[in-house]
Amino acid sequence: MLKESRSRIFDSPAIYLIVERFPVNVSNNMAGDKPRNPVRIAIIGGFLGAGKSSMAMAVGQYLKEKQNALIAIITNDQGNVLVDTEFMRSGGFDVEEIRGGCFCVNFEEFVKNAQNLAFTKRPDLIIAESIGTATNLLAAVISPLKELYPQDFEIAPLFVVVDCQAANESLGHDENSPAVATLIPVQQIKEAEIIVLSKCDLVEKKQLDAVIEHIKILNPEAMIIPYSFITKTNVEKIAELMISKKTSTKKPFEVDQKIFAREKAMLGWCNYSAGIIADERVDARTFLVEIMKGIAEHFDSHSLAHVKAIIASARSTMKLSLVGDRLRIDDLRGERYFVGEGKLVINARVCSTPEELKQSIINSVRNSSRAMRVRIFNEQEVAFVPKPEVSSQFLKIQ
Ligand SMILES: Nc1nc2c(ncn2[C@@H]2O[C@H](COP(=O)(O)OP(=O)(O)OP(=O)(O)O)[C@@H](O)[C@H]2O)c(=O)[nH]1
Ligand SMILES: [Mg+2]
Repeated sequence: MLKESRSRIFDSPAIYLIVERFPVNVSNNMAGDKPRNPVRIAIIGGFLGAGKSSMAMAVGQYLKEKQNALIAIITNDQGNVLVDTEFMRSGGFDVEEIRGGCFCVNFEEFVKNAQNLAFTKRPDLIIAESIGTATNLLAAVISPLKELYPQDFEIAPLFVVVDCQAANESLGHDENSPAVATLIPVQQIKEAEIIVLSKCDLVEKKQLDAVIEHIKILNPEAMIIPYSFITKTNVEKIAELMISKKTSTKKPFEVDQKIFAREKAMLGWCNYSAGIIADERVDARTFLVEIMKGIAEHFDSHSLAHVKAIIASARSTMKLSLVGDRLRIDDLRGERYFVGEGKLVINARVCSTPEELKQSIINSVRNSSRAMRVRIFNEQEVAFVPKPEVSSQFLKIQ
């Protein structure tokens, strides 16, 4: 039965939480028994390409190895096939995905998937990575979870990952290198309870200190942790915080989400997938690099928020990621060479029209496939501008 409940969760008396679409207790409908203790969820926000997935992977692996903890992951994006999901699954994690845009506009699905993981797998921790353009996680996800499902979930403080190499641009400090977005990253920092400064292996201490100073002005209360996926700096600290008993306490604050609409609308998104067949041995790395180069050549590097591509075949998985002008091989499992059948998935978020982005991906894949004698079949692509992220649960009542 659907129930209506209303409770005041903001400081502002004008804002109420309206819950009318969601069953207050859907747990009974789920497969498996209800867990006795709430399952812990850590939500990770942060801009496109900041390092959320790599951090979830690093933390998950650390907790698995050091504490024998069972970690489940929720990925979140818009579109049909998600590179992050393939990446996490290849890392051996149980993964659920929310594919229709931000958690905040798909709260019902988010809760359903989180409950599914909680009740069937009984993990020690669910790490939920939000879409990189999310600007409303405290109000639209964390607060309703705390308010409505305290018996099901224990909510960790909101983690936000900030790319400290890109921070000068994304915080609006570098006029010569215009960032893809500035309002969105600043809002994400303001929302955070714990800020993880990623890619600190790529910057000098002086730049790191300057970024920390700036972040402290935007959000004096947040804990700030410099981190590197490459050197594993502070992975242990982040992992211990994620699995600790520390819970989210920050009150949401009111922000008109419309102010982010222009930055969101400037980004074209394209998700591409295809089957691939190689009759002879093909170097997966060269194939992916060629595809990425073809896409990168089409755009200014500042426009490339994040392009990620993965090849998965029976004997290997390889993932490459392009953020700005930085191309990295993120993952190689199994053999570098593949023969026979496999799958290619590309997710691209670029300052471009969706149509131009889609065409550049199709051209690049077809050119690289021809050059490397890889046959492609069942090509599918969707290109779009991300949905506006307006919470479906919150209404303003005057
Ligand atoms: N040098 C360096 N690279 C990093 C670090 N963390 C992440 N990266 C790289 O940055 C790129 C993007 O990382 P992801 O973890 O996919 O970023 P994301 O935030 O999940 O991206 P979206 O899901 O698209 O929003 C990848 O090539 C990562 O290897 C880091 O600490 N140091
Ligand atoms: Mg990701």
